[in-house]
Amino acid sequence: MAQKLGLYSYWRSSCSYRVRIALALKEIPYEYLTVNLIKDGGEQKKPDFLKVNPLGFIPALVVNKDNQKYTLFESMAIIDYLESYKPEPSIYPKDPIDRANAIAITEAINSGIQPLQNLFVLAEIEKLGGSKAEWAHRLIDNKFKSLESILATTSGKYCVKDTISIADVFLVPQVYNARRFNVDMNQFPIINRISQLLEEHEAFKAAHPSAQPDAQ
Ligand SMILES: N[C@@H](CCC(=O)N[C@@H](CS)C(=O)NCC(=O)O)C(=O)O
Repeated sequence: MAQKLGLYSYWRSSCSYRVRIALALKEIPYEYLTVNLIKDGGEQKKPDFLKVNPLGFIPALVVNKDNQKYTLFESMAIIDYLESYKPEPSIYPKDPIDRANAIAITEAINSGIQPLQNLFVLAEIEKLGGSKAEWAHRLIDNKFKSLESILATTSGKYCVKDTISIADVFLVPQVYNARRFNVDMNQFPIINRISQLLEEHEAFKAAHPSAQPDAQ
């Protein structure tokens, strides 16, 4: 196993929240490296951070291996790395169909919801004269309707049957965002039930925005 990991994170960043959940589930210690997404127009856009991740996004994971320093970015890639770094408990279902379903739900959130309500997108909506709160609310509300139908066929106790998977790791931070944008979660009984159950889990509690050192 490599030396201690470092995570560039911000308490309210849902993509960082995903990685924090995976780290907590796998009980991997790490150093918390704050990147304030709001202060002075956002530390993620400053030259120092662009050397870490040229995309100007968090999370980024610093790994020291064989006296070399590597920086990984994109939460999917980071979580995939963590799965190899510490395979147990696995968050990828063994059964191929369950695994495909878990990745599909993950991708629906990762590609189909979060990027459309990312900070820089909301800033552009505002510049074009739109309401960023209304945009995010309508978008999540609409996409959660589809997600609810998918979960009706895949879920058990959690998103895919009865074992916590990568789909749950991505769901909970997106529900956090949904609440921030005042989406009425009572419309989505399955998403609501699963996320409430997961929020009681110690690893999910440890990863929650309010539990982070930079929480305001
Ligand atoms: N697809 C990337 C996206 C990362 C991302 O969108 N990060 C957001 C925070 S959740 C960010 O850094 N936003 C900064 C900005 O929009 O300026 C991932 O999954 O890691």
